[in-house]
Formats: sequence, C-alpha cells, structure tokens
Amino acid sequence: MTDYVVAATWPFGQTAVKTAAALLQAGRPALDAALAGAQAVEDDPKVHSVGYGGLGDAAGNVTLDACVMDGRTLACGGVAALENVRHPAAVARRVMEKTPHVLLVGPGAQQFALQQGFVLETLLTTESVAEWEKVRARRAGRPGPGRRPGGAAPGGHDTVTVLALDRAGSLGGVCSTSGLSHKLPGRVGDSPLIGAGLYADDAAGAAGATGEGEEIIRVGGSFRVVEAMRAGRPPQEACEQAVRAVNAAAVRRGVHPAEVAFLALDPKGRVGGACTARTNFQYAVGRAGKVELVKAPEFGPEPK
Ligand code: SD4
Repeated sequence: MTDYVVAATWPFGQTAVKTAAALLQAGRPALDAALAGAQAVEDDPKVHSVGYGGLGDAAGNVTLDACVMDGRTLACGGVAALENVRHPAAVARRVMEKTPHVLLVGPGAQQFALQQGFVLETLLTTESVAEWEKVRARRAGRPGPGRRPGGAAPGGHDTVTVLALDRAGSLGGVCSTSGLSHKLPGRVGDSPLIGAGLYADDAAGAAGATGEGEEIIRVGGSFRVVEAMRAGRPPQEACEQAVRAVNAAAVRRGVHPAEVAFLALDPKGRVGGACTARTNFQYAVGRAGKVELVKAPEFGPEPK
C-alpha cells in the first residue's frame, strides 16, 4: 500500500491539505479527499479568491469556476460562471457523475446545481464587498481585469488546486476559484477547463495551475505538465518546462510574462512546483502526518 500525498496551491492550501490528509489517512479515494480539501477553502470567507467571500467581476457579481478529475478513469467535470452556489467543485463532481457532459456554464450550471439539491445563497460578505471597492478605486482608469485576485486580498491568494495520491496509489484533483477580480462579466479562466487548470491520469501524474488563466489556457498548461511526466520528467522539471512555455509565449506576443504557477504530483508521490518571475508562489504538501509550506522557484523569460 502506498503512503498518501496531498499538495495544494498557496498558503491557504495548508487548510486544504490538512482536511484532505485526514481522509487519505483513513483510506479514502484521492478525489474524495481533494474535494473535501478544496471545499474547506471555498467555505473560508477570508479567502477572497475562492467560493464564499470571493471577489466579484466588473459588475460586482461573484462567478465561480471549478473542475474535478479522477486519475483512475479520466472521468472529469466542470462548472463555469456559476453564481450563488458556494461549493462549485462539488457541483463539478456531480456534472462528472450524473451527466454525460464535462462542462456546464452560467444559468444552466446553476439550474443543474439546484436539481442536485444545492442551495442558492449570496456569496458576498461585508469584507469582500469592501475589498472589491478598494480594488476598484485602486484600478480606476486602468483597463482590464485585476491580474490576480490574491494580489488584492489580505491573507488570501488565488485559485485553490488540490492534488492527491491515495493509499491505493490513485490520483485525483480539484480546482476552484472565483477567477480574476473585476474580470469582464462572462469571462472564464483556466480553472474549470480540463487540461488547462487541472489534469490527472494515474498512468502519468496530476497537475494544476494558478495565476492568469488566459496564459495557462494558451499553452495547454496542466495537460502539458502531465504529458511531460508521462515522457519521464519528474514533477519539478515538468512544472519548470510549462513555466518556460508560458514565458516563451509571452515573448512571442511581445508582452511581459504574466503571473502563472504550476503544481504537480506523480504516481510515486513526488511533488513539484514552479512559477513565472515575481509570482511568489507557495504550495502546501502533506504526507506522513506532516504539512509543510514550500516556496516554488521562479523563472523569467530566457534572454534572446
Ligand atoms: C483564473 N487562474 O481565473 C484563475 C485565477 C487565479 O491567480 O488563479 N489567479 O484565471
């Protein structure tokens, strides 16, 4: 029997890792544990970039994106632009289990959530509204969405991605976010997209992303990391390759590379993480009853 391993993005990933580790320790499947971990972060009102208490789009509406993937079967599901449901990752799992589809969006996703017994509630908190106003004032006169919701959020950063290896040796992953703050209404990032924000395959590894979704989608981020592991790269090197691809894409477009990070876990339980320059990406790792916070190495664009 393998020992469990769980990894999650950002310092708030420690909450996810602790929750997930208890389930993995008890022998539960990777996806169950990863989902419980992500849900603990979705429930935390202090995290202004995931679930309840997330920051709104340009019109002030909180719209959530999430997806899940089971490395045993490649079963997967996602929801995008889902409003007023605090557990989008759990809805994504129902999409995976109860429908023949992979992705439901907007009002259709909300209707499905209601049919599945989820309740509607406001996801705004007094604190998140005040924070949204602060970001708006700071950004006044500057076009486009906030680069990172976490940059504006005290005590919280970005998307939660949880990758787990269970004691049966299988992988599962979950990704959940309220996306970039002040994004255009209708904007969807990488987080609900299988292959961009998340990918998991027992035969190769699991990977997830955080940061500016447009740049992650552009390079097929998480799938790229998993395919590098399939080709024999350790998770650390696989993440670094994907970060280099993000940097190279920015150079080709003549823009400054965005803040993007990747996290990976392979079937042997090895974990890796890497990010673009000045992203200050940290991730939590749980194994053998311990949780540690790791600072990922940063990579800038290669000189020409
Ligand atoms: C998005 N990747 O919507 C998410 C948000 C995030 O750091 O992780 N920002 O693009």
